[in-house]
Amino acid sequence: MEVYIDGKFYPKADAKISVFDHGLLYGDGIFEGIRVYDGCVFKLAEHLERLEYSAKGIALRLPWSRDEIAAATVEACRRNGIANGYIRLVVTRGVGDLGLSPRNCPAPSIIIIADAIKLYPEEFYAKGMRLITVPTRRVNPAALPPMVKSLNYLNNILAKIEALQQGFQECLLLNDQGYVAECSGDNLFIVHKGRLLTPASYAGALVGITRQAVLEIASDLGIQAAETNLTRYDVFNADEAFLTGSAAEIVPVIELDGREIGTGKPGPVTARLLESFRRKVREDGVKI
Ligand code: PXG
Repeated sequence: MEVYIDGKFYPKADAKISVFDHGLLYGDGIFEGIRVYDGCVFKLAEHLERLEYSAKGIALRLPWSRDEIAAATVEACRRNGIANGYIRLVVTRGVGDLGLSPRNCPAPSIIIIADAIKLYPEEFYAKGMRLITVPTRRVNPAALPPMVKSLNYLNNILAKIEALQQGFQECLLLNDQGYVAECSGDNLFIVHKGRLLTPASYAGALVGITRQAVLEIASDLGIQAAETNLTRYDVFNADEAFLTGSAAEIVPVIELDGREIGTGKPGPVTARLLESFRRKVREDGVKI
């Protein structure tokens, strides 16, 4: 494997950054997780736009054009023979002194890893997943905008630990007002009386690329969709629920906090969306 760092490719064993990089010292940086399907990078422009928005959110000036980053991303896939896989694109604040100030970091670094992806077991898609709500709340947008895909993932990791301690693979995080935010690494949707509902980003949700793709598919299929505040009660009483993410794609959710959702089996709207999504990922994308 060869990893791209700041304009060059390095063998995996030599792909290293400084211990003085503020990405490591303070979690000061941003990233993207991007899927590759059948030799095409899925929604590359959307991921790079989100990266630019994240950069603006943390006052980091990207010294590379979107085209340069896109070319390096595609090249990373080509060099590593990745036709189906996963790209981790990381931008760090760069090397600086000890001390919080980014002013001591003259240049950000960019890292692009193209690798195989560990897929969730097919059973999750066929039978659905059970979720619990965890005590850790999603970080308040006034503290760290959840729209920023930052290298500071401790909020999500604490939630994940709490889920795993209870024997669950994924969990639901509420925001500090008690409304549904998202899962530890995925967005949440419910279906209620034929309508698709999902929390807005200001409720604590990342503006997920898969979430956007699902909203587009819903519009194509004539399924009504809205961003709205949701409570646990709304999820308990949904007809269907599912989570979305680049790694997860669309995973049916059949239970929350011991309450069966709908029939307790993956529902028909979720199945339609998943089928369309799997078709779309093979049609859209930037060719490697
Ligand atoms: N919320 C959070 C907090 C995320 O980290 C999503 C929602 C879904 O967004 P996308 O753009 O992927 O639809 C994410 C993304 C991994 C992995 O390796 C995690 C994500 C994406 C890809 C891989 O765990 N999370």
